[in-house]
Amino acid sequence: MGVVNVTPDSFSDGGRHLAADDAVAHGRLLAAEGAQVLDVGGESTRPGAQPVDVSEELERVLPVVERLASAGGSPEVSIDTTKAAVARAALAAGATIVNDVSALRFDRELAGVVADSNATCCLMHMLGEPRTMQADPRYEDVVSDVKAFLEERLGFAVAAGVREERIWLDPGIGFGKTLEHNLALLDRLDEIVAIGRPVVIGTSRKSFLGKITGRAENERLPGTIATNVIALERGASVFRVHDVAPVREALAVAAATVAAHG
Ligand code: HH2
Repeated sequence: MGVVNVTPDSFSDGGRHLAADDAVAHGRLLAAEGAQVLDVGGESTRPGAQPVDVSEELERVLPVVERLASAGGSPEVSIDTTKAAVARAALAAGATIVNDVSALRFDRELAGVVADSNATCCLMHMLGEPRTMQADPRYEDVVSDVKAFLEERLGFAVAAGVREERIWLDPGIGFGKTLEHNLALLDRLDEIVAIGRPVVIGTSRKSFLGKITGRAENERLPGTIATNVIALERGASVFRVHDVAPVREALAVAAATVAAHG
């Protein structure tokens, strides 16, 4: 899964068009590198990020989803949103996956939108909300707590009419977690995989990698590769990354090695 962010610095028309053109070009590049999913997002979920309103988010992502989905379903387009209105419009424009970092908690209409569309839905764990999630996160046992949360959200989604075979789960690396929490979730990812749904993992360029290596955000590819290889070995199925080509190559070697051991 390749990351396609659409977050224009300028709010003028020119800025918006340029941002959309850039995002589409970037999505096509990631597709050429072998991405099977393009995850289009118009609202940053970084720690401390401020929310974006629906009309602004729609204007950012919709033209990009339309153009990337016009490739005919390969790669699939995923919409990274917590909002029902954005998901509904993106699905109508050709997206087939809804990636909701709130796991259907922030917008009570989103579960119905997903159920009606037959889309795939990624449910991610986050402690609280982006504005406050990194303020002293605490767990009894992070892996058991995240697992219980994901099981509860899976039950909620199924009760709302989403088909279980359409649901992916994600422990939400960096979303209300310390370095130790992130490392425990990666090392014990098999416990999340044991729930029985495909597991998505998003470590790409995240700050916990910088805490270990001292590297800036654009220098975290080695750490990104290391953590994705570990996630693959522990049973993850979907790898959300900015650098598709090098991670794919590393995962191909890792997968061949794991398979060779039976
Ligand atoms: N991480 C980010 C956004 N969306 N979705 C899933 N399922 N899993 C993740 O780990 C995940 C996600 C991080 O977003 P942000 O920090 O805004 O930056 P970027 O989108 O460039 O990764």
